[in-house]
Amino acid sequence: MRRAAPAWALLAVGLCAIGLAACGGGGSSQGTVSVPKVAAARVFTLAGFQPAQSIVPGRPTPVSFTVQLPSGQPLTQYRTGGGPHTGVHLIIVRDDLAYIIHQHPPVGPDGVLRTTVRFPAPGPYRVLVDVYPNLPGGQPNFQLFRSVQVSGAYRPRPLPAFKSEQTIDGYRVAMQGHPSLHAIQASFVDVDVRDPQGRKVTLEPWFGALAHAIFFHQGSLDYFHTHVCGAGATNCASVLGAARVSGTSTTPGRLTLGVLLPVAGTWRLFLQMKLGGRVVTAPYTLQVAS
Ligand SMILES: [Cu+2]
Repeated sequence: MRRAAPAWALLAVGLCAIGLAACGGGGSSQGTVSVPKVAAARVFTLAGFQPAQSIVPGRPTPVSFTVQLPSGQPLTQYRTGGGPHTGVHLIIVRDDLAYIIHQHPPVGPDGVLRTTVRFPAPGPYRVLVDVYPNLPGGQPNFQLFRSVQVSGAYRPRPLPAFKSEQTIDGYRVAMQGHPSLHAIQASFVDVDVRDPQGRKVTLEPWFGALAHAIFFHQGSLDYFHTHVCGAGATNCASVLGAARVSGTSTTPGRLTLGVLLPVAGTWRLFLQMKLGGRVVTAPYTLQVAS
């Protein structure tokens, strides 16, 4: 158990945040630098994103795009192998963080990624593509964004207060204590998970980790992502600056989540695990002090 580790260097979790240069790509940036006025930077972009028009809620909607290299060519080489930090993650949240969709679309010929998404309700959504390219000497991953509008009357919901215990699809997910969190300080939070019969669950790996913790900052929609790693899991830790953090689960029914967030404020955590053959999402509202 890494809980008692005093230094970030001892923490082993996978984190990737927006706004931190170490993770690369997009998002808000901290601080200001003055740069000479030169031609526009050659950057990765989302190309050919569909649907380009307004979306109907509740209806299966084809979504497709390519990741365009700075050269203008489509990215076709994505990192593969064990661990959660591979391929491409498509994460979609409504701007009020009431809903999350998390998919892993396959890479088709010519680098086109296609999937089908059902947007649950009207409103503005942030589409985040977390890209793990297989490029020599390149950055490990970066994020690209798109905003889409789902038609109908948008009634934003205020985030509910922190609630330690929740029942989702019959599973009881209970965060132990009310975590006291500070920006850029690693914390560990214990979470107990029991099945509908009250038994402690044994987590099965899903996308290279026992659990995925996806964090979005209210308002800015800054993004962060850590994992609970199985024993001997490879390529599972996340990096924030010089820090590496990972969570563990050494006892059935108990997982220890590594939390390391880049900025203060209100964050929504979506804790995702595969239970009984399907993905269960437990949402938490977390206050992070400076
Ligand atoms: Cu993940």
